[in-house]
Amino acid sequence: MKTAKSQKELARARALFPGGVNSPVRAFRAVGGEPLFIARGEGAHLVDVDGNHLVDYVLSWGPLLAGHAHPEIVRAVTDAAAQGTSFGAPTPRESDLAEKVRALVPSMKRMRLVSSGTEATSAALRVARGFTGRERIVKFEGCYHGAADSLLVRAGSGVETLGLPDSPGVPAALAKLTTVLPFNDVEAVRGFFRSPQGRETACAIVEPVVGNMGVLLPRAGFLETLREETRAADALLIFDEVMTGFRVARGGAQQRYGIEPDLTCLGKVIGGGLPVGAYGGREDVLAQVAPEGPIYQAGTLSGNPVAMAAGCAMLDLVRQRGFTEQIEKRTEELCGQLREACAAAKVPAQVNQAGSMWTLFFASSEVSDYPSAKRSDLARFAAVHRALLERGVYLPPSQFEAAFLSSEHGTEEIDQTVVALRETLRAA
Ligand code: KE4
Repeated sequence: MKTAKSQKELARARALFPGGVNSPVRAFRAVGGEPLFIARGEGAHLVDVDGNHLVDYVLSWGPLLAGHAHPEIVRAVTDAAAQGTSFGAPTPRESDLAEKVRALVPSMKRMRLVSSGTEATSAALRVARGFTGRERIVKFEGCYHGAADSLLVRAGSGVETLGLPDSPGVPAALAKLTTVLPFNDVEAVRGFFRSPQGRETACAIVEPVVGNMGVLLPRAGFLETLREETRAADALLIFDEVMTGFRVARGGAQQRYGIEPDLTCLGKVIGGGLPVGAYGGREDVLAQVAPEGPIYQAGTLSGNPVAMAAGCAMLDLVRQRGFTEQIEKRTEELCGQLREACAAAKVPAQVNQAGSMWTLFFASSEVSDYPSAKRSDLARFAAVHRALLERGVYLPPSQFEAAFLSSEHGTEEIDQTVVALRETLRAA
């Protein structure tokens, strides 16, 4: 494929940004090769600066549930921008979005809007610490919750991709307050929360369906045990649904698995491709947030009117009958055909799927936790990623990332993807 213009843009960007990117995972470090610079998006496709058309399974790392440049979202953004891009004062649009969120995620009885998933999770941690008066937090090995200090401890996504064990710059004194438990390990959860340290813990934060080790599903009983044990220890349960929200089900993983967390963090889809995050949940907890309560959190562009318009248009689509179900059905079709292609080529593979997020692992047994994800064949994933890219299929450039579908991915995109994989595995 032609990449001369991307290479020229990369040289220019490297003089300006670390690695030539504004977020590490975009650098293709885990799969080799160099990132493509994008000119525009069209539905299920990206078009890069060299004119290559690609079936896009990254979808901006999840936000684009309706694909690129959906006309209803573009119109909403255009109309809102024409009335002013930011006021730093409350607007009805913030309440419009929050009411749509609450209708889909009823556990979020009150909330605060912010501008990213990282802001949402770091604020939720501070609220949990302030509400409980405790300092320890629990996260799970391989889960990624954004680039907040307390959470960059044995995290997934880019931290795992780049092999950054515990990022330099995170104060040891802070990292010491983060306990990391194995994901899907019921005994470890029970043992910890029944110990004295468990009784001193402010919260547990979890990706209820993990996206940042690749997609991993919760084993039966894991989330239920986490809910019971945190409640018994008077610790808050925080569901980080930045990735799973509106994707794993219309109401997120909490709807799919029937678990009510104390706090939920949202991002990605909630903004329809513009910068929006949110944290929210129990009324007694949110009442502690400034200016109503003493726990401080703020943001210049929180509730930005243009981003609100994009989020409202996105959630109006999510609420349409059959919208999320259709995307999930297409994802099931794709994953089934990928499994068949690997079996036909006698290549050991696991395809994990939840709603419209999925991951292809080259592994001969179930991938259900951090060690098994790490044991998958990373070299084969990198080779397949490069080969699929050559055939116009754009997967996330890391084994430890989730792939996504949108409402715009149809049988044509699925057929192109499956043919590309079959050809790739035959050629290997
Ligand atoms: P942001 O600050 O990137 O909006 O959200 C952080 C975050 C929080 N929680 C979960 C479960 C997440 O997946 C994320 C961000 N996801 C990564 C990809 N796995 C975003 C891509 C990137 O870092 O560039």
